[in-house]
Amino acid sequence: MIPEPLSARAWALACGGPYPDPADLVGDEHFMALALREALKGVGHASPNPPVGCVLVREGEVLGRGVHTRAGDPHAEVMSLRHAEEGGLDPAGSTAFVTLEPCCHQGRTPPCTDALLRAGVAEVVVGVRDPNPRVAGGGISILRQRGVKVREGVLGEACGRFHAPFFKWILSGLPWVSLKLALDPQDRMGVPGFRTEVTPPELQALAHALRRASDGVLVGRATAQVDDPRLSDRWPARSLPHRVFRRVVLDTRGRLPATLQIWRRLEGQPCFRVLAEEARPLPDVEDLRVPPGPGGCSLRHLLQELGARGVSRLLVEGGPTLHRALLAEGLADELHLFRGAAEVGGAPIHLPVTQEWSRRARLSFQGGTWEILENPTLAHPFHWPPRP
Ligand code: AOF
Ligand code: ZN
Repeated sequence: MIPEPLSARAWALACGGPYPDPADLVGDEHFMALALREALKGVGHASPNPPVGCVLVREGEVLGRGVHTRAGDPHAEVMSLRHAEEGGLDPAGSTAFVTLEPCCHQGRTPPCTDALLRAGVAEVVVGVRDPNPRVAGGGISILRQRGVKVREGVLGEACGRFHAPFFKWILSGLPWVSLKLALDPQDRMGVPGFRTEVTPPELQALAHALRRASDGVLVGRATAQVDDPRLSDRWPARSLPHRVFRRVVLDTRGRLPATLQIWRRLEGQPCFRVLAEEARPLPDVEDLRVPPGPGGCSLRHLLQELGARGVSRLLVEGGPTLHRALLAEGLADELHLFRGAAEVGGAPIHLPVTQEWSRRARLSFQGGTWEILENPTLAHPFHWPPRP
């Protein structure tokens, strides 16, 4: 078992963090940090919708909390209003702290602006605007027109970072792509063709947060064959029954043996085989046909295909060839480097990562470090406030 403070820290890192601790903040920022805490509970469940968090506050007292956990279910604002009402508290005159601008459109659910107005909420504090063309500032304008005071940009950078995967997906149709690499102190991943345990077990357990935070995981052919992983989501916290975690294997010519563990059926964790040519079907495996491309198939098409299926966060778990290809095509958004102390051999990997990739976090844990680097060119338009 992973002790609670460590698992909470790992979870935040897997979800775009670290995020500010409400205990370190006062006033608006304190309550927005609480809204972000709520929001963190929805990651891995709400896709392709954003896992928004909301807190209703009156005179310093929290009346209700809510998080959006499933596309088609009520949004965070409605959940927090319901929570207050269930507790016998009237939300009239309260302030809503929301990580994302309230929606003003009829989607799978009615507009949150209506719900907030109906409940008599007096003020709305927004972390970051919703770039969905059906919202895009409209939620803020409607609230203001109807006499609700609106403030924006409170913990805006943190909220922007938190919602960046949704921003990318709604604007481009592509999932947010996180690469995970296990390295030794010399940046080596082991001898090609041999299974190597690079990451110590303690750190490996924390890395599982990345799978839970994602809608799917992708590996290349060599990784599937040599490591023979199950690629399952094994993060210890309970997930909701509707969660779908897709296990995706690049096997463009359909040559991988049918005996691999990855092809085995797992409840709620369907397996996809990415093919660029005709191949004999495998039981319990869905084939995804994508056009051929360098190294096997067009990775951009593959990502589009996954995005169209509602994958807004994709984790890529190696090998070096796949990582390099995604980086070279500018398709990767962040890198999670797990470094253990043991020397594993092989050649150092040289990733095409430029100087501008900035370090978001570097944490030392028992047995190794977890370092997170961000792609500045991709992340930039999705940040709030926008970077110059
Ligand atoms: C909010 N609060 O908690 C979320 C929002 O089809 P629907 O009705 O679920 O609408 C989905 C869109 O609503 C989504 O694309 C995004 O723009 C916004 N998400 N908005 O006010 C929430 N999850
Ligand atoms: Zn809404």
